[in-house]
Amino acid sequence: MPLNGPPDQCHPNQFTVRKEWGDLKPAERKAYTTAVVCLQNKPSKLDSALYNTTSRYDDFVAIHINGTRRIHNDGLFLVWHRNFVWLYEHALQSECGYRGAQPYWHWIKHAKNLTASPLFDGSEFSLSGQGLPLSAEEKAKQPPCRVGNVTCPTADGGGCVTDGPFVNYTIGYLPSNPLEMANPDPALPPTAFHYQKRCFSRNLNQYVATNIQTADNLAAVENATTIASFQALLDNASGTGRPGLHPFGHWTLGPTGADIFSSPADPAFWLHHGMVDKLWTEWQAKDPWARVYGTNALSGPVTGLNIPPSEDASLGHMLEWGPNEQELPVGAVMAVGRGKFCYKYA
Ligand SMILES: [Cu+2]
Repeated sequence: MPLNGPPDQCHPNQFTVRKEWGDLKPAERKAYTTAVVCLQNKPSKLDSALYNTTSRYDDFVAIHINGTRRIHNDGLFLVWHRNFVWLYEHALQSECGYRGAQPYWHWIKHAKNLTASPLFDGSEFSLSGQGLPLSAEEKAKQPPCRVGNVTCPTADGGGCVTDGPFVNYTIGYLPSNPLEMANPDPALPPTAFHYQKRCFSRNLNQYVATNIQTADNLAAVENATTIASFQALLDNASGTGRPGLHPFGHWTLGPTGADIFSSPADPAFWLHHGMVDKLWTEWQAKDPWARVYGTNALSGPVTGLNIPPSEDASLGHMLEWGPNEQELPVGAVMAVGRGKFCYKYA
């Protein structure tokens, strides 16, 4: 527990409602992506000499890259990303005039046909669609679709996105080496912030959606009884006998959205992590004290894959989200419905 105890509960009339993308009206979807495009066109607030940021949107990608080795495959993953999504939602609202709440992407609802879904149908009310097909030669150079020892075929897009709201959006951080997470040296690779402006590419992977984004895999996560098994089922391709919905959700987006360092470069990242947060919020609500502040709240070390070996995550452990954001103890951001997290999921 942080020294001054849990944050105050939100007043009932303070709540905003985070809705599923497909449940938003077209105009609400458009309002959201318009605010995202606004962030993509605002100047960075980070030191661009350090991070090579070219926009306010890049700031979020850079902060994620910077934290990658401390916020994945460990006991801080869920809690760090909860506030990361909130900070982004807050930036859309306070810097780009967005009046709605952060939407989420219910993986199972749209798994049947990604490119026909309201998320990715390429219309102006979507998050843009599939990337252009690649030549056989380019396709062979795509990073393999793989999490742990579970592999998936490369899909048929992968090139530039040419429709929808993000048609003019460009990305910059170079692809990372997936083995970097397990590098015994926890320092960021010297190339972590290397930047080369290029088109935003996507490779929507229907194989992953069909075979992994299943109601059965979701129910297994929801029915986990310990935070250790909840995290393992959600996040870990090995050991549970089930592929993880979180990492494979990244792979439904292709290499841009699956790069563990720079994945926020795909704007669908925020809806994907909205779903992760929704699942965790609902899971916590089944046993609110134990799963928020008690014995079933946290599991795992404070370094990714425990490299270097570290203590277990605790409520007093301090978290940071880049130089412009307040550092907070884990215990300050554990509960939805308290403090600044006055939102609920519909
Ligand atoms: Cu992440």
